[in-house]
Amino acid sequence: MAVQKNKTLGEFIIENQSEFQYSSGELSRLINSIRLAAKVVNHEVNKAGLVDIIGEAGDTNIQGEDQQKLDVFANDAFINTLTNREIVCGIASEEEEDFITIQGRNGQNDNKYVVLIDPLDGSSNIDVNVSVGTIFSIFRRVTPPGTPVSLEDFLQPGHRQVAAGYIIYGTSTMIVYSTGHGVNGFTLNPALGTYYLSHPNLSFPKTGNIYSVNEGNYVHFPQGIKDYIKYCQEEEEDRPYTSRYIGSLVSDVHRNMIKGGIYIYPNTAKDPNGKLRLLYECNPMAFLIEQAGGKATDGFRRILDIQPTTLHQRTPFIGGSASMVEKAESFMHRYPQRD
Ligand code: P6P
Repeated sequence: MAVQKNKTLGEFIIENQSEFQYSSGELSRLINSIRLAAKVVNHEVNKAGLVDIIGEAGDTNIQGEDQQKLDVFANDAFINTLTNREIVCGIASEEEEDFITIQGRNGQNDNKYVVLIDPLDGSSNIDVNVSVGTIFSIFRRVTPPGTPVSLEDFLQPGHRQVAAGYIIYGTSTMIVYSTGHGVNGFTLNPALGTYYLSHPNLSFPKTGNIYSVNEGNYVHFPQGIKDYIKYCQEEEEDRPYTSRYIGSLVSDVHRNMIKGGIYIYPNTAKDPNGKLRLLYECNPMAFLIEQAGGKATDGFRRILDIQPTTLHQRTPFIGGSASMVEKAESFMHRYPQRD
């Protein structure tokens, strides 16, 4: 097997940790622990297709172990990995009603970071063998180290993230993340269990011809989004655009970041505040999109400027190539902003 010439994720972290303005050692250990948990989840996700061998969630598998739902498994894998390494003082997860407080060995909360995570986004796609992802967001705590972590440490506006990223469990498994100095993608070589730098300095093409939205909800969309979708479909200039919607946020944004495009999940009748979660889906994806030169908005406000009020709050989300997002916003601004 040829030795890979690409840099490994471990080498990249060490080479770039001086860029990180805070305590670089801890962030490196934090990214490393996410890397490890991603390998554990990847192994489980990749064998999910063998359901009749490993059993449905809730069954006991041939080893007599309880078969966990994959999103519960992923949640446990990331929480256990982060807890055991004493790097964070708290974790919020889509799978957990409240945030989890993590105390250090001496019972103190000396660690400086909190992590917010969607452990397995799009997990309903697993049964149909479609890519899914893990999304993570990292903040520096705002309450004093040594005191128990509190809700305000998690309810920070997205522009204060110190790092964010996703793992995509697709035709290959990749980690894509940023610490505020651009976006880099690493692909797992499963034979070696090593991630290699495969997509250095990912950048959103300024424009594109792909729009990603669940048009089944069209009748419930705000008029501005309806107008924008019709704009995408007109026979004009570089249009009609191509419609591509996987139904997995990480997969749709990842493809658009490479090819150019826009992802839209607006408010609908079923989800009047949008479906996507602000803290552990939209904030990290918006951080990455902006770091790659794109834009992310709720139609009126920059996602990263929204002041959160609750852990699991939802928001409308429009993210992707800057000129496409600006065009969509121009349609939204023709109509009064909903309260
Ligand atoms: P719909 C998956 O459940 C998810 O949170 C995102 O990953 C995805 O883009 C969206 O919801 C799909 O939602 O309503 O179009 O099926």
